[in-house]
Amino acid sequence: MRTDTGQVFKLEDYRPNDYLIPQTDLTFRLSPDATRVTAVLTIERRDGVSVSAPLVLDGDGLTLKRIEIDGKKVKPADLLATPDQLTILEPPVARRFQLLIETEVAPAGNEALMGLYRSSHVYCTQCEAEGFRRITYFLDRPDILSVYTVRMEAMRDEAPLLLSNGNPLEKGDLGDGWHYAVWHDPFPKPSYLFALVAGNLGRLADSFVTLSGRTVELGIYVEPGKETLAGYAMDALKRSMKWDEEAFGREYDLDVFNIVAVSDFNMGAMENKGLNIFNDKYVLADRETATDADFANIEAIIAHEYFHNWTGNRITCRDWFQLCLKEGLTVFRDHEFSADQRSRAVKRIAEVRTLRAHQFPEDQGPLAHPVRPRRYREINNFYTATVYEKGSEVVRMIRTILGADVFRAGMDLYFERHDGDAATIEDFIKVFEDASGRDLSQFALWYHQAGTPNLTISSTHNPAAQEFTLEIEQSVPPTPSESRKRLMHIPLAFGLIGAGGKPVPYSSVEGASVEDGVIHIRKRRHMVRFSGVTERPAVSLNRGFSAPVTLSVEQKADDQFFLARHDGDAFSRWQAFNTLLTDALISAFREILGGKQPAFAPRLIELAGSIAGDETLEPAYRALALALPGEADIARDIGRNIDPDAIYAAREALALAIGTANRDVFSGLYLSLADREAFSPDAASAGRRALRNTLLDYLSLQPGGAELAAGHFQSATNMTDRAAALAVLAHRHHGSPEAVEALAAFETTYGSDPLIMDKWFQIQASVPGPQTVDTVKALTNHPAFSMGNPNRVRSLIGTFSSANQTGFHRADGEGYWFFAQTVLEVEKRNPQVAARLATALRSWRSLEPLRQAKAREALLSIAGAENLSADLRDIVERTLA
Ligand code: 0A1
Ligand code: ZN
Repeated sequence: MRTDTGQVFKLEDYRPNDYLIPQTDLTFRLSPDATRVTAVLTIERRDGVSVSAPLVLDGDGLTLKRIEIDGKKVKPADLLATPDQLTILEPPVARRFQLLIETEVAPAGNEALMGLYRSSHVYCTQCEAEGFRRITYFLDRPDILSVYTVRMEAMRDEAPLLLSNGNPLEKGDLGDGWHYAVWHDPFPKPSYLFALVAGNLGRLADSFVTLSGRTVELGIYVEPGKETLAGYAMDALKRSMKWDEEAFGREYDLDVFNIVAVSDFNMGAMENKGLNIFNDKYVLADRETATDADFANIEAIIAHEYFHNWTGNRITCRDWFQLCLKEGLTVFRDHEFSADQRSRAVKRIAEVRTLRAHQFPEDQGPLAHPVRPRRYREINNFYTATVYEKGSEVVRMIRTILGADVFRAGMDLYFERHDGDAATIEDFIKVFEDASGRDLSQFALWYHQAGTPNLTISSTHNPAAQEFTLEIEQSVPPTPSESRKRLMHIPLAFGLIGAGGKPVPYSSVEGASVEDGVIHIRKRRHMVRFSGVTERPAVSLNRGFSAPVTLSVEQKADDQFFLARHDGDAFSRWQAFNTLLTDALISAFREILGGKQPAFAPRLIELAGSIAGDETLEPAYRALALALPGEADIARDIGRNIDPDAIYAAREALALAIGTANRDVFSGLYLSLADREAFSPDAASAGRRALRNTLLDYLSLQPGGAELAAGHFQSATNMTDRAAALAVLAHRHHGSPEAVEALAAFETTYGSDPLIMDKWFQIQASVPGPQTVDTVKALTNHPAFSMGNPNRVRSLIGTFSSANQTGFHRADGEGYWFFAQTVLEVEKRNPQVAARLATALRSWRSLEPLRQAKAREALLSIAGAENLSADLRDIVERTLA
């Protein structure tokens, strides 16, 4: 484990290394406890660099076994070798030389899951961000691009399959039960994209013919016997390949494209060149094992990793500060893909919900950082919602500002100009400036400045002058180490809506530049005057969520109701209803704190009923509209002095009020949505299931609700319905015979399938109430649970700490104590997973004072532990700062 050295990496310190590594030849002799790695590196001194410049290579916990330069042993006096660094004090005078390094690593004991490790007896690697240095000494930084040839030797019984990046070159027998294979990747790549897989795996094979007529062999490798479960992933892969050709003109470039699913993985998946490695959760699916949400995630992540082949691999990052160059852009691409494959409106709403749930709290708390950070202590902690999701929103805004055609021209220029480069955000912005002739320097602040901008907006209509005015003021809140902010360029899409939902015409506008329904906010204050406006319009703001900002709008409730029924922009219509629900929940929260029984406006309750039954709306959309804002969403909107129990009570009261008043409509609809056709994971079928399951949640609070949910559980013909019913029983009818029986039945049926048991852990970890901490503690001893497996840890501990507001924030602090101990236990094996878990307490300052004090104590107890990893120390210290 890398303990903290306190070193801070700074963007302004970037400089190219003195040396390059144009060629890397690796030989692995694989064995669980002592794998020999022989690296033959062609090293080249850069032009103009002094011959006396030492060569300093990165390592991480390595054991050096042999070192030679141009075939001759290096004398101990000519080098400095520690586990974490190798320095050749006086490299040869020749500009190019060959350095041979032999190291020994122990994949079986590698529980951090970085570098070379074993997952269920399969050898695999994870090198992003800095895992390659756990395999051999190297210039382990993304601007060192090298052509790799990889030879793997293994016992045939143990590892009949040997895969690496690029194309297969040769394979053969070595005698004594050993065999070998050689792979060659012709595309120069950074070390973080290196990958190797060796083991016994089953293969689902297919092929794809590219735009220019080349045939690519596709393989998805999974645990033997599970090949058919990879069918959906394969279909998603082929659709992704086709889409990237059509939407971005990007064709695949190798003869083979392989995906391997492993069961121990720190993240979702990894885009290694030609050999993507996936968390098996994002590959394996059929109707019996996966929910509709799982299918959608698989489609999105398969696409994401595939799209990285151009945005990430062909054009990579100059340094890790530029992470959003590949991640934000690739998320934008996968969002667009899913929008094209599914419903654009539904997808957009789901994206915004995710952004608000994960990125907004990050941006508004102690871990806030710019999309392109300037400082880091541990780069692993910057794979964040800000870099990924806000990074994607920034790319989306570029498209909004330039229009789809100019945006595409800019992207074409990016691929043309930077193919083969390790590029920067400045390079990225420049292609759009060059393609459009516009100055994007103020816009670029979205990359450089942290914090969620807020727009305060009010409107007036002067009928006599036929003038409608929007007064808009921007502010960007201070964030850690950035107290003063500059004014941003915010593209705010809007609509003026009149009777019957028709757009209200205007003759001219002044006070801001307004193009194609977008107000370009650049100054602190704009008075935007629309002339020729005869009737007072309702204003639809931030249509399609054109900018990732918060709005403080003085809007009459009547207008909000009007927009919730009539806004022609599906996102904004959803938003209007969601805002009404949020406002009602916040009022109810205050009433509950004041000891009162909350009351809700009848017209809100009726509107819920009419949305549910509105056949002009897609079922998936209706399901999203009816899903009440989550407890954490409500807490975020309240902002401070949070009492999670009162928020929970407010939410329950609203669910009960909506369900009671609309019982007949909901019941009728629930019955009419029952599955009649054979199962299909397509978006329309999934939408019907989503609506039916949302209705079940409401109906379960009505008399006979437990029986209804139990019937739903028993008659379910797919995992979506089964898991939804189980969650309803466990959450709404905790401890009831129906809930107990369903949990037991689920365990009996799926006890031996870890990915399905994750759902069982998740459902129990999110049961509201003070007792859940004890359930979670007990479940850590369940035979299906393991502290060493990231999926298990995230399902049980992660769900409890980040998705159970009343359980985790139990008033006596027990949730926090259990959490602190568990984070430290996880850290011993896997610092990266522990650090990510620890972010669950990032909003501790918004809690009410008693909980705040207890949360702080728990954080301090983590900070006070000895030998903390760099990963965890970084998160905990920033959280407490
Ligand atoms: N680049 C991957 C995400 C990823 C990052 C780090 C990892 O290990 C520490 C693994 C995967 C992606 O965006 O999909
Ligand atoms: Zn990515």
